[in-house]
Amino acid sequence: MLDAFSRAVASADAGGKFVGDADLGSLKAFIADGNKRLDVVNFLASNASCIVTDAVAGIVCESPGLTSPGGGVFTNRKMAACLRDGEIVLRYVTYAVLTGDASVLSDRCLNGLKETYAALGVPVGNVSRAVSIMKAASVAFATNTASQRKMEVTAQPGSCDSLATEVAGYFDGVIAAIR
Ligand SMILES: CCC1=C(C)/C(=C/C2=NC(=C\c3[nH]c(/C=C4\NC(=O)[C@H](C)[C@H]4CC)c(C)c3CCC(=O)O)/C(CCC(=O)O)=C2C)NC1=O
Repeated sequence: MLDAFSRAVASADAGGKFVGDADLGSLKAFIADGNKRLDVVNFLASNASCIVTDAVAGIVCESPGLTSPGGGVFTNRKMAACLRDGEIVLRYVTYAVLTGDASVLSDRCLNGLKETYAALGVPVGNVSRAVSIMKAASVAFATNTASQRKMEVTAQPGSCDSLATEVAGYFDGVIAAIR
């Protein structure tokens, strides 16, 4: 964050100039973008259990075999592991949104996950579906269009659309990594 400010100072100083309008304008845009990120991270984090449980309930409704003997979330232990995985994925997505960078998500969450799931027989098609439900919910939070959970914000409708696209991209990356 301070890098952007330091860079403006260094380049102004290199030319012996005051920090000019153009520099200040781009720093203002940088801060406005950062505020949007903080709001989106806050929306997602404060609705995390709703987002995760809704996604897992969704896959169970769509695929009742998941809770039958031999199913992916049959037994409380597996259901707990599944809910926990959903929460882990969402948490790492919020890290990516905060930094505008997917590397923490890739390195610490997704790296080796496909192999882990294959070794344990976790059904990745169902995981992908749960992730895509979390994606839809998260995009709705990012655009503040979640019908039951609107937040008070000063941002104009549509002003977080590109950030919402970025959020969607992180979930797509999760699905691509486990397929
Ligand atoms: C730091 C990042 C991190 C990740 C990503 C992670 C994932 C992760 N999920 C696991 C298991 C699991 N994950 C699931 C998830 C599901 N099963 C389903 O049918 C659903 C479709 C889905 C939920 C959406 C289940 C059921 C298990 C337990 C599988 C088993 O033990 O048989 C395991 C094996 C160890 C364990 O059971 O705890 C790991 C390592 N752990 C980590 O520390």
